[in-house]
Amino acid sequence: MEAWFIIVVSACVCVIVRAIFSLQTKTINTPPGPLHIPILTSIQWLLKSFSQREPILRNLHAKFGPIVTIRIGSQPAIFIANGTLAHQALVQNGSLFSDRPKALATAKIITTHQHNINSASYGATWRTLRRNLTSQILHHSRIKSFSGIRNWVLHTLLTHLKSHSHSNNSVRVIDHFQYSMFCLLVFMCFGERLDDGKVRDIERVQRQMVVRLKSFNILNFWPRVTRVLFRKLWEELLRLRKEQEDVLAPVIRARKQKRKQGKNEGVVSYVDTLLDLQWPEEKRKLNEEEIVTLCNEFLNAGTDTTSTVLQWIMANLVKYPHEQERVVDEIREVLGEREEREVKEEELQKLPYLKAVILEGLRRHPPGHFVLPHAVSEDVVFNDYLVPKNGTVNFMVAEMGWDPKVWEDPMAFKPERFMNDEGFDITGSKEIKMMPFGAGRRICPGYNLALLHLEYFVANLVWNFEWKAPEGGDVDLSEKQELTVVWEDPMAFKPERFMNDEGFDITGSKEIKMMPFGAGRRICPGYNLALLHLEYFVANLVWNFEWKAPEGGDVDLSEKQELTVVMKYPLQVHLSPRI
Ligand code: HEM
Ligand SMILES: *[C@@H]1O[C@H](CO)[C@@H](O)[C@H](O)[C@H]1NC(C)=O
Ligand SMILES: *[C@@H]1O[C@H](CO)[C@@H](O)[C@H](O)[C@H]1NC(C)=O
Ligand SMILES: *[C@@H]1O[C@H](CO)[C@@H](O)[C@H](O)[C@H]1NC(C)=O
Ligand SMILES: *[C@@H]1O[C@H](CO)[C@@H](O)[C@H](O)[C@H]1NC(C)=O
Ligand SMILES: CC(=O)N[C@H]1CO[C@H](CO)[C@@H](O)[C@@H]1O
Repeated sequence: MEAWFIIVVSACVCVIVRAIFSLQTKTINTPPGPLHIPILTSIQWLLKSFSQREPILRNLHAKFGPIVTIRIGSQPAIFIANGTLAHQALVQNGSLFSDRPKALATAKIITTHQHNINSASYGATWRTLRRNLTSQILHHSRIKSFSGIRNWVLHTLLTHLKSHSHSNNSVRVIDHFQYSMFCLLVFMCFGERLDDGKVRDIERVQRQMVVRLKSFNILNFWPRVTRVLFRKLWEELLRLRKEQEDVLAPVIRARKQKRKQGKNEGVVSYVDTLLDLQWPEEKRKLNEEEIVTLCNEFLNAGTDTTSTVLQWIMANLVKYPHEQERVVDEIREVLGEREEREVKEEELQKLPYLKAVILEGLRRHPPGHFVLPHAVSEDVVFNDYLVPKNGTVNFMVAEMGWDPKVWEDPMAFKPERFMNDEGFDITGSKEIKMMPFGAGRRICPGYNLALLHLEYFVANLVWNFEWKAPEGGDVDLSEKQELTVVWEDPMAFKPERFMNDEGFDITGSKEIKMMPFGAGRRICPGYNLALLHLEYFVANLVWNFEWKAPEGGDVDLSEKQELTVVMKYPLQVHLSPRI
């Protein structure tokens, strides 16, 4: 046979085979989604926060079905809005869907290169960290050993609320809730009661990182370029991280010292277990930065999530007083003749209606409307669609809890719905009807602890006080994505609030009520100059012009934030002690 003939035939075969293969790969597309115009739509999505994406995604799901793809940056981002499919992915195919996307530039700093549980890839590092957390600190016998601290934190909270309820008609509760949950986790983390100043210090460095996180996002695009372009921002990120290390490392070192001297008072803390831990592959102990990162994760994961849900639940109990009375009646029955104003942890088991209230709170107001982004460990064909390894997969947590096909009258607060089937399975191992904690291998490892905290605090809060809206007020259950603040009517622009106490101390040397310039040794050295510039220019600008919105327009002062979905109008209540 002629050589040229063989060459031509094999070339043809090659072309045909390639065509067939490319046809095959073409038939498997990523899930449907809106028209993608390269660069333009990517940037549009990038500029939107999670809360802005949610209603758009809801519309896309109505149009395209329960799986959709959008393109954020160059990556396909797949969103699943249906419990059946979430179960198929996270539970039935858990080994495929439990990876995390590669950490972006800023996340690498915060997680010391993905060395914590939530950001670690699905592999040995993740398994070691997660297993050690769940089998040690979050094991139910260990959780029980912390009951003393829960009791102490509860009584501190009740005392604070009592003194506020005497002097004020209206109490803003979220800050108290947040601080209480934070104290619980600080104790579990370090194994001792730190003094109030130290706890506030840790809270401050944690919060400032969380609050600033979103502004650092820009550094994740073309990191090499933006790091130079936004050098100040990059330096701020490094500085905040350094501040966290400066505050947490001494506490970790002190604990290490104490353990050496055998003075750990029989308490095993999270830091203790981390000091004993070894990386499975590198066969070395964790270094200090890695322990700081893991403490960060532990403290952040359990504070705002739990206190946000606690606030939502109490708000609903104020809005629906008969639900509150029903919880109180149930407690009264269990406590019987006992006079004391305390519901003990062992007694929570006998309070099914209380548990139903907590579950209903988590269904109706999950603090995160999405889980953390997942990734697949290899390209996967899922329900005839391609889920590529280089994309992300997320789940519409709130949508699932509000699905009218699954829940009757889904937007109503009706704890009774959980009273039929005795043990509702919050982990979704058989089927997913809601997933406030996620599901499958990446399910929140703290869900048991979180449920205990919620049950214990809700029970004792309604047992000790009658919760009512302040005189003439009502509870507004609107949502807002945000973190929280320390002021009365904090979102209003009310300069009068600074007219009472003559010299407001912007340096926060006595107490920090706000810290736009930071505080302490690293306080912005330019704050006096900045204040002078602002005062001089504002005074002269309003003296020279009358400032108005353009004809027919208005000024929109909205802000955006992510993380937890909090009450738009923080719960203000009137508390009357029940005795
Ligand atoms: C009401 C309270 C809480 C809620 C609603 C909640 C919810 C969640 C959710 C939705 C995830 C992501 C799951 C996923 O990506 O699929 C998560 C992950 C996580 N949570 Fe929680 N959480 C709460 C409290 C806590 C507490 C108290 C702790 C620990 C003390 C904790 C520790 C973690 C950790 C370490 C992860 C990462 C798990 C992993 O990636 O393997 N959480 N949580
Ligand atoms: C989820 O979607 C699938 C396929 O579209 C459908 O068969 C199923 O009924 C849906 N499940 C829920 C809980 O909506
Ligand atoms: C609460 O009471 C204190 C004094 O006990 C008072 O200074 C403060 O303004 C009150 N706050 C509110 C929100 O009413
Ligand atoms: C996931 O699990 C289901 C049921 O076990 C199976 O039918 C399916 O092929 C698995 N794989 C994917 C990628 O969905
Ligand atoms: C992602 O992976 C898919 C399939 O493996 C591939 O076709 C696509 O080009 C990849 N995209 C990027 C941005 O790497
Ligand atoms: C209780 C537990 O799971 N401990 C594990 C912690 O991690 C190390 C590996 O560094 C394991 O050897 C332990 O068994």
